[in-house]
Amino acid sequence: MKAVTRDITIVSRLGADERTLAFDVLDGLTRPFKEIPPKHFYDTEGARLFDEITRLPEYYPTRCERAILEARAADIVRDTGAAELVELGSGVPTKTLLLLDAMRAAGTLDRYVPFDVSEVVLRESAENLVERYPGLRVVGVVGDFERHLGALPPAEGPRIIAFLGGTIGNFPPGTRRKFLRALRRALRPQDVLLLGTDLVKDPAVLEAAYNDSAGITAAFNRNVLAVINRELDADFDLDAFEHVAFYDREQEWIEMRLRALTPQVVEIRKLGITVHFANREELRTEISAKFTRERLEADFAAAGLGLRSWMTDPDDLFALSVAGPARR
Ligand code: SAH
Ligand code: AVI
Repeated sequence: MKAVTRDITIVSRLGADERTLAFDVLDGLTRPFKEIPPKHFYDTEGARLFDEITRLPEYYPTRCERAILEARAADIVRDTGAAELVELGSGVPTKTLLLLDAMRAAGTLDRYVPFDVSEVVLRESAENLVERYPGLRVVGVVGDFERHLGALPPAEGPRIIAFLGGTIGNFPPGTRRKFLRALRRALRPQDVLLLGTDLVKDPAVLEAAYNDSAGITAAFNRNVLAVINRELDADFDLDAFEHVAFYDREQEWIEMRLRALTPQVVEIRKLGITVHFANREELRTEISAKFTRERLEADFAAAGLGLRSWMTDPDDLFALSVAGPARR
């Protein structure tokens, strides 16, 4: 499906036959250790809650990544001569403005290609951006970046593919490398990957970021149950689950879970299944891997990518990397 208004084209790969929530719920809630992949957080309410998270005092990644971009966006744009910016998991594109401003200042800005599962947020941001940058063409892709990278429009000029916010950390390690290989295939020699990664640090700082005192992360976490209730005609009682987030020091990742406060019996009518939770049984909803430079370089190397630039905030909490096809 394709719709064009003014300088905006939106390509949707999530059609009415989209079965992934149904598949993921059936697969993930009928296992001994229950799990739902984090992409299902982001309905309109989930995207709004995530946006609130980014402004919380405890949630440092967004602030740090913005600080790095404020300092380095002009260098990144100068080094690449980028005319187009592809942004995977674009969400509400606020930090993106720093890159688009730098491209406009360099006189190269031509096209922005946001890619997200969240169609409402993508359409709103496309409208805002064509207002803000006269002459900018926006080609939005509504899809799942794990399955629909092929829907990206062919590059027309030097291209930055940005994957910001540390979202790469939400993939399990094997999937992460597979995804990086797919990104490598999408890059021509003149293109680069701009990747945001949260870094390994004091577990107390990490755990505070995912257990904020205002309870926004808890609401974001429980929202996945509201998505399942609405989309699959289920009857989860959101108040019967508590938010859990902890740092796993061996895996070097944060895990978010929902823990049943009492035994629960949940009907998921569209799937025709009944799911039982024992007292205090947990459902994993997200991992958020934390990186070291060495780990990331190893991941890049395994995917045929080479690190070209490593930029951190002054406290070394977050890193932004520029990577390109490995030079032999
Ligand atoms: N880039 C923004 C938003 C990060 S939140 C920032 O740095 O603040 C993660 C975003 O990725 C959300 O907008 C969510 O809808 C999107 N997302 C998560 N999984 C996705 C998937 N599999 N395919 C496409 N988009 C996805
Ligand atoms: C989008 N992603 C990088 C966020 C993270 O930190 O892993 C999602 C999030 N989960 C809880 N808080 C924020």
